[in-house]
Amino acid sequence: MDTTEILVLIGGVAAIAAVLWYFFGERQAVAAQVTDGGVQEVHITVKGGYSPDVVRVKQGRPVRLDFYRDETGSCSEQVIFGDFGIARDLPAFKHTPVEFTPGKPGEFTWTCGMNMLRGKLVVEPA
Ligand SMILES: [Cu+2]
Repeated sequence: MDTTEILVLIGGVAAIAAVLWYFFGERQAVAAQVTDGGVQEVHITVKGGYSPDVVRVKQGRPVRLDFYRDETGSCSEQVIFGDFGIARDLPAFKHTPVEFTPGKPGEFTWTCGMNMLRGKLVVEPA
């Protein structure tokens, strides 16, 4: 093998690893910061996905997820928390707070309006 072939091989292996990580990798969970008012707050950037896309909060205390949509692509124009009966439009380049109080522990998925982009809310028992 010459250098080019080796580089192509390395590139291919890296690409496969990236795909596997994307679909199966363990995501870094971000814990909410508690404000003076006792609200569990997390800022989430929306750009081709949610960042962070795993958020950890405590049960029974108010949560504010502050979505900042940093794009105009129509995929992310809505965010849906099905388990909480919440659907919100996210205007481009604006902050949109989504507020609720999780009543029970568990893992709850949120998605875009098309069910393509996903994030996960991990509610820990009080
Ligand atoms: Cu979408």
